[in-house]
Amino acid sequence: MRTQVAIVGAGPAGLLLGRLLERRGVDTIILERRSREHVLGRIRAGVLEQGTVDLLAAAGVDARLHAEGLVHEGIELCFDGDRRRIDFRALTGRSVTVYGQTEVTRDLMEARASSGARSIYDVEAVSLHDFDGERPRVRFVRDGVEHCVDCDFIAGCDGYHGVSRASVPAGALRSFERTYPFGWLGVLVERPPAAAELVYAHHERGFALCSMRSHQRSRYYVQVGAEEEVAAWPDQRFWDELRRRLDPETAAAVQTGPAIEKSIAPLRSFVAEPLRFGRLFLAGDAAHIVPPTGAKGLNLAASDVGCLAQALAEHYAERSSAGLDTYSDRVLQRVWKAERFSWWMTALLHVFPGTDTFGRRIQRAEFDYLAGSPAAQLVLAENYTGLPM
Ligand code: FAS
Ligand code: PHB
Repeated sequence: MRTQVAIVGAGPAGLLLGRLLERRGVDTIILERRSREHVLGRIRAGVLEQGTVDLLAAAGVDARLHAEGLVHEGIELCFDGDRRRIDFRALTGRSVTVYGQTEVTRDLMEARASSGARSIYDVEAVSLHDFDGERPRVRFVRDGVEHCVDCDFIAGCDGYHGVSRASVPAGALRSFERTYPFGWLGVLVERPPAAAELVYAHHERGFALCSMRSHQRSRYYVQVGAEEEVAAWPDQRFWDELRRRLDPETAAAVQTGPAIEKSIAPLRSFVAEPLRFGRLFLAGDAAHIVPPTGAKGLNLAASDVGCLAQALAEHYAERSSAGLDTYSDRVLQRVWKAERFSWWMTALLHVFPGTDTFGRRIQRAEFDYLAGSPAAQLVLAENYTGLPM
């Protein structure tokens, strides 16, 4: 097989990159180790920055997003029962859109399928070759048959556990990491949300988040220990714990029901540097991970591939390598600012085992300062709604 850009991974990064390149006349093949159904079955992010919405529009997949997405002009922070709304519209003139990652992925998959662009699911034994030369290749096995994709470039969009970053020679890549001693237990329920906007809550028992997917479907999270198992959390235990951590008004508004999805996501901060190795480029979770507290993971993946698609299109259209040569530095600039914000939101809202009474007073003071300072609220608002691409 031959293509211009071989994309490893059919998550949001790989699918959006494929779509943006297709719109610029660049041929791609996407290789995905799971089935379409498995990829669509993952419940992950829920909040899109305006920049991500704009990229999905450029990809021609924003119709359902505009029809079904919920535009939110603020969020609520709740600290030991005290609530404070952060008004994005008043502070920044911007908003965010609540639209599940699953729906973004579905829209991208359907657009790619209807265009006839090549996607190969359920592949095995993907390996990357000769990306330090002029003729990179990607090998894989499907149904027991070995295949090889000859290409000009490889885009590693295969997430944190993917093969792309692992294919970079040792010593050519530096990584920076912080793991957190807790995870998020998430529940999806077919019930109206507890509040009109997202509520991020800090409580001495731990963090909780009230989010949503639509006016009929809600997404809730509680902080749990890093070693916790989903099996230890029957629905009723989850609902009881969630309500304990919320202010009385929000707790009373939570409508419980059978969990239609329940999973625990580990929290980590991670960045790989650089993001280019010859003709291999890393994007999305293959390149970086943020704790979901800042709702940045999916949005960073989108901004990465928006930058990479532009650079690759310039290479083919104008024979210019300027975008490719600066891709890593430009993307990392924005990635590290999102890492900072996600780390800050996580530090503000979670209970860290071993934090002493001084540390807890500092968390309270951070919230009180935020609640009383329009300048501090502006900092949160401009980061949450998305720094410039
Ligand atoms: P993805 O991981 O989504 O996609 C990578 C794809 O590559 C996958 O489909 C995988 O099957 C495939 N792949 C892996 N190895 C391969 C190989 N060797 N060959 C071929 N294909 C391969 N972000 C938020 O903003 N809010 C959240 O609440 C949130 N919750 C999350 C929960 C979990 C459990 C995880 C893991 C992430 C969560 N995220 C959240 C972050 C998430 O939304 C990511 O930022 C987003 O999926 C990034 O998209 P991709 O970079 O495409 O990576
Ligand atoms: C979600 O709805 O899944 C969600 C929203 C905001 C976050 C994380 C997850 O910060």
